[in-house]
Amino acid sequence: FLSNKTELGLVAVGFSGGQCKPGVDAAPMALIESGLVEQLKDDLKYDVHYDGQVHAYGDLMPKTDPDYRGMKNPKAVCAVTKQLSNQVYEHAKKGRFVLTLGGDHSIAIGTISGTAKAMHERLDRDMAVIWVDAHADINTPETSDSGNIHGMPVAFLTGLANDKPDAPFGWLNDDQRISPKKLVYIGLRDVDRGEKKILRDNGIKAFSMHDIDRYGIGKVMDMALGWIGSDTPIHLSFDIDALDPMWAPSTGTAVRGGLTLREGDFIAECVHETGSLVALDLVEVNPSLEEQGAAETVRAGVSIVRSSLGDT
Ligand code: NNH
Ligand code: MN
Ligand code: MN
Ligand code: MN
Repeated sequence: FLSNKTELGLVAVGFSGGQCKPGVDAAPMALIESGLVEQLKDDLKYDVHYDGQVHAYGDLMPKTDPDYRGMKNPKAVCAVTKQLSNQVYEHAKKGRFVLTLGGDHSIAIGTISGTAKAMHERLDRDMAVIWVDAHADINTPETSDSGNIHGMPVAFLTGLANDKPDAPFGWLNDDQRISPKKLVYIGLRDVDRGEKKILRDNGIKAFSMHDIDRYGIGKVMDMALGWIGSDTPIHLSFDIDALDPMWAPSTGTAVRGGLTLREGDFIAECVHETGSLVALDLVEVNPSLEEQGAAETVRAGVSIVRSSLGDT
C-alpha cells in the first residue's frame, strides 16, 4: 500500500563533508562495481531508476566554508542535503522505494526529509525512522564535541536543534521533519553524554547492544516494530558501523562490540517483512580505511541492501 514494490529509485551520493576522513565518498562506486545494481534487477526483480552517476555536488561546494556554531563544513553539508532531499523526494512521490548509497551519515538530513515530505503528501502520514548505528547522531551543534555534522542529522530532522531560517538547515520545513516519537534506534554502544540526555528528555526509543544481548535480536525487532505500529511508512537508515568491526572494519569510527552481519541482515529482513519500508540509506562504508577489510565491508553493505529489499 505504501509504494509500488517493483519500482526502485537509486541515488548514489559521493559526499564526505559531514566528517573528516576522506574516502567515504568512494563507497557508492565500490558498492555498484561489486554488482549491486545487477543484483537488484536480475535477482530481486526491481525496476531500477538510476541516473548512472555518483553525485559529488561539485557545483554546490562553497569557496569558503567557515565553522558555524562549531559545525564543520556547514554550507557544503547544507547545500548537498537540500539538493539530495529533492532528488529523494522526486523518486518517493512517484511511489518508488528509494535506495541511497552514501556517503557519510550527514546525507540522511537530505534523504529522510525527502521521504518524510513525500509520505506526508501521498499518505498524510508521519513516517517512522529506524536508525541502525553504533552512534545516536543526535548531537546539537552545541552538544557536539567533534563539530562533525554526521553526528547531528537526527537533531536537525527532529527539530531538536532548531535553526533560524537563514542558518544552515533553515530550509527544513515541518513537513520534512520526523517526530522523536517515531524514531527507533538499534545497535547503540557509543553515545555521547549530551546525546544521552537528549534521548532521555525526549523519551526516544533506543535498543542498545546491551538490550540486544539481554533480549536477543528477535525480541528487539518485535519491540522496535511494535513501538512504530503497523500502517506507518518506515525509512531505514543503516550506518555500517552498527556492525562489529569484524564484519565491517572499513568505516570512519569503528566501535567494537557491535552487531554480527547476520543480526544486521535480520534487522533488514524484519523491516522488509512489514511491507512498510519505503526507503533505505546505506552509509559510512569507507573503502580507503583498513584496506584489507574493504572488500569485506562492501560485501556486508551489499548484504544489508539485499536483505532490506526482500532477499532471503
Ligand atoms: N558522536 C560522535 C560525534 O558526534 C561520533 C559520531 N560518529 C559516527 N556516527 N560515525 O554514526 O561526532
Ligand atoms: Mn519503471
Ligand atoms: Mn551514523
Ligand atoms: Mn555510527
